[in-house]
Amino acid sequence: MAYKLFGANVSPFVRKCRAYLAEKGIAYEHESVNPFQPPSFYRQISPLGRIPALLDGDRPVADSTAICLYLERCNPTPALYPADNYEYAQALWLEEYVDSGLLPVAGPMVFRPLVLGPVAMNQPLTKEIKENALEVVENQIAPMWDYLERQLGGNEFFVGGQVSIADIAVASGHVNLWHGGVDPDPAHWPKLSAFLTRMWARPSFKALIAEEQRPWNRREEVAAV
Ligand SMILES: N[C@@H](CCC(=O)N[C@@H](CS)C(=O)NCC(=O)O)C(=O)O
Repeated sequence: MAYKLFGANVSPFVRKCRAYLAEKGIAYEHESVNPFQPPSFYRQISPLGRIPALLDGDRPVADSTAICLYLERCNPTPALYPADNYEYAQALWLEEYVDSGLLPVAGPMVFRPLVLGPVAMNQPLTKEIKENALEVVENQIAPMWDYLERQLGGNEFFVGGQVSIADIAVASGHVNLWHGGVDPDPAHWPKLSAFLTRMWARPSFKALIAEEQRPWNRREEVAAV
């Protein structure tokens, strides 16, 4: 069966699936879809209109978590979900922590004002907008970084001693913050910071981040405001 993944490359959920596919070595076609101006056929494969969605031949699968779990069933090796039952649950939980905890804050309250607005919505970045976003980072995202730092501990990967969907989800979600010049300070979160550097250096993420550089990387512009 041929796989086709739909969704704009800057979405953390699309990036999660693409990094997963790259880590698995699964070939697929990618079609960029803007969820706010989707093509007419799109609701047939993504009933909520969200990105990503996958077509396996003519069979649709919506939602990044469902997509990765489905692909894992179809392509069991190399395993990106822990074999141990409890570690499996932990990996799913950490993925959910990013998808439903970090991203609903980081997306609309940090990435949107610092990156999406200026790049795609004709909304210039002002000092006030930047300060508001950084306040959200300090009050709401920093405690999540504390949690992730504790969960990682002294390990290279979050769960099970090898790369898993948990690592992919954490690394993908943070790329959007990085585009806006927001990173966990290595002085406060040394383990998480080093983890992100390691994950983004993997070929799976390196290629995706390079593809996103233009127009999404706004680190210099944000620093200058
Ligand atoms: N739970 C979904 C979330 C996907 C999601 O929220 N995608 C955003 C883009 S990052 C989207 O499509 N937003 C448009 C909308 O909600 O209408 C998943 O994991 O795939």
